[in-house]
Amino acid sequence: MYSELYLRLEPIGLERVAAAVRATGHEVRMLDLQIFSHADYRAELDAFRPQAVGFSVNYLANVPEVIDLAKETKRLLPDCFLMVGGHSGSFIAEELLEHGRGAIDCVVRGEGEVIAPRVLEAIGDSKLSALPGVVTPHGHGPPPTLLDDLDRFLPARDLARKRHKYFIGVLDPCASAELTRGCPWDCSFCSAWTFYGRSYRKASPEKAAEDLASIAEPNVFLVDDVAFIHPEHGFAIGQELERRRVKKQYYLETRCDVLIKNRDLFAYWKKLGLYYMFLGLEALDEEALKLHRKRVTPGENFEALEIARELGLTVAVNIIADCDWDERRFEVIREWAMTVPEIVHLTVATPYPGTEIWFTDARRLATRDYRLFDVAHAVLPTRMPLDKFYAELVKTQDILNRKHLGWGAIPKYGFPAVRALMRGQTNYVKMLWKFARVVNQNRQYADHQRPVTYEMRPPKPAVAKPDPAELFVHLPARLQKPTASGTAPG
Ligand code: B12
Ligand code: SF4
Repeated sequence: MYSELYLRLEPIGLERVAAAVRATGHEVRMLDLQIFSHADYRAELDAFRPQAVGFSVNYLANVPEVIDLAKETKRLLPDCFLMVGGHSGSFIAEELLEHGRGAIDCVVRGEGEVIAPRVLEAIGDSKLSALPGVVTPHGHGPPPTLLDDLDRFLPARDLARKRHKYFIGVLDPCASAELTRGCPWDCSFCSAWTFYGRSYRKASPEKAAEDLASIAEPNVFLVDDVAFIHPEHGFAIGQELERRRVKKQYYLETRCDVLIKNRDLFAYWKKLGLYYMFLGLEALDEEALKLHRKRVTPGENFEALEIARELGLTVAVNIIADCDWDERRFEVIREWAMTVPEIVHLTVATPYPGTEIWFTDARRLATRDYRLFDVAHAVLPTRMPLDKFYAELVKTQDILNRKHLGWGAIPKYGFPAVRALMRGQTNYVKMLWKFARVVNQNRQYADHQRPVTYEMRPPKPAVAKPDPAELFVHLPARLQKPTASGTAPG
């Protein structure tokens, strides 16, 4: 639903894996199924006849689609090797193999750059099951290892076709780039830190600037989990960009306390072209922030909004709606959203595999349909009847629509919209009047009535503290077993 409306962005993780695979001499093609149809995919298989296909499953909601495509691929090309990687896929490797019923040859957990070429090399060899992060029907290797240097394997953006389809709001067209990877915080609802073992790595300022300079699009989405945690890194990249005279507009996502602490850096980036920022507010009250283990106070959240306003940035914020909410709780958010200039998103609290709440939340799932795990649907039992819950949710989300989309967008975004149109870009303008068709209480409710072919494995009984071996994809350094040279790789 998200990508039907607000944005569509290039699969930068897959592009990096593609760059690594290509560096070992393979011919690689990429097809983004956010843009292309399944018929296009079949036509590509027929024309290219690949020896291996890799699916990227960053989003749990895409699991059924990928399993069906894997089965179809195996039917059409029985000798083709099929692997699945990506964020969500990494947390449910065995489950994917089970659903695939022999169609998926292996799941690659964790970062793909180093391991994907080694997987291709090991096709047909029993050592495949012993590679780090690799899970096959015959066994699994040790935990995956982290890429030692983010400067390696810059995204193969040339493989993305129809690049003009990528945009975020008024930043149309928009490419993506990665300056840092990982997050040192540990919010209970998030799987960024469990995926990367709470590590945090930075590209060198020179390489980051070189990559940004190579981008053809005038706008860039920075995919970092939390942008600009270390101010000296942000300043150094900025200086490299100035030296190269790179002028672009940027979107980034960060935390409120990082913005407060590094205000000067954000002001500097505003001069460099920072236009649009996403702040993970998550809640307005202290109690909920503690529950999410956000490690910020409501006071800091509001202070950060003030700073962003002073800097003149367009800001989107997110609030997490709990399935336990009643009408009054939604009303509080609506009242607040009406008074602030920011774009207020509302997502539904979702225990994803890989998050701490997946292990600790004692509430039973109301559904195990992967497609509903997209933070737009309620997967936990709701206090209100489900249809009423969606009515309240959509009524609250509609404030965003009335204030920032449709005719409401023209005073603020009219000029950039015209500029995008003059470049021949229509993604943004087309989305302006689409809200009611996409975000719709009847549609959301009806989604729960669809037949379910693939069901998620239920969570194990709730525990107070999850076992790190089950929680993390990449193990944190302190939990890794020492190797002969003294420390574990990665
Ligand atoms: C950028 C981003 C987005 C972009 C998406 C851009 C795109 N086209 O993919 C936008 C803003 C659109 C977005 C939207 C959403 N996102 Co988002 N997003 C992220 C974020 C911050 C970074 C992803 C990224 O680009 N990382 C950098 C690249 C290099 O890493 P990567 O893609 O993971 O790829 C590496 C590995 O996974 C692996 N790999 C990947 N593919 C493959 C394939 C093969 C074959 C192999 C071998 C390996 C491999 O190798 C890559 C290189 O190391 C992640 C957090 C995170 N750290 O993952 C959340 C995250 C993925 N998003 C999340 C969510 C909830 C959403 C939304 C549902 C809601 C929302 N409001 O945020 C929507 C849904 C979008 C949709 N399309 O359905 C959740 C995932 C939930 C889940 N388990 O399904 C995450 C984990 C954030 C979180 N806080 O928990 N998101
Ligand atoms: S929500 Fe943001 S700050 Fe919290 S762990 Fe995830 S990426 Fe880090």
